[in-house]
Amino acid sequence: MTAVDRLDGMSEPSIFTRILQGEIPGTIVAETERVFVLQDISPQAPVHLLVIPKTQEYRDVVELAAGDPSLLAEMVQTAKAVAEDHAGGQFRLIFNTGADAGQTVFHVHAHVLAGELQEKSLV
Ligand code: DGP
Repeated sequence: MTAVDRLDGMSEPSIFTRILQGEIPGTIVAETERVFVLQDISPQAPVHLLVIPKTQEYRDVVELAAGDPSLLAEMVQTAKAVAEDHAGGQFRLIFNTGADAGQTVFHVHAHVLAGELQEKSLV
């Protein structure tokens, strides 16, 4: 069983899992064994990428930090790598955590933003 297959048995594949599996279109710009990087469909800055674990078992960064801190560290390192490839290496890293904080996809992901943000937007 691959990480992609290791879905939470209680839930449907997330939109990100469906993109990773090629079921719906998306632009994946980088990938490691455990993480992939997707161009955000609605960019809020010149560079707006999403760093996403291939497993969807963690809903948000709090669950991920408790359950698999090394995967969280890999996400941060991947964010740094793509920020170097797509921008000057400096970036904002945002984890919306909870619906009231703007989280809409409950498959943990980090927003990597570089360049000037859209007015008033912090994703
Ligand atoms: P959040 O609000 O933090 O849960 O961020 C979810 C992000 O996912 C949001 O910025 C838009 C992006 N997104 C949602 N659906 C799709 C999709 O189908 N394709 C891509 N590339 N991004 C998506």
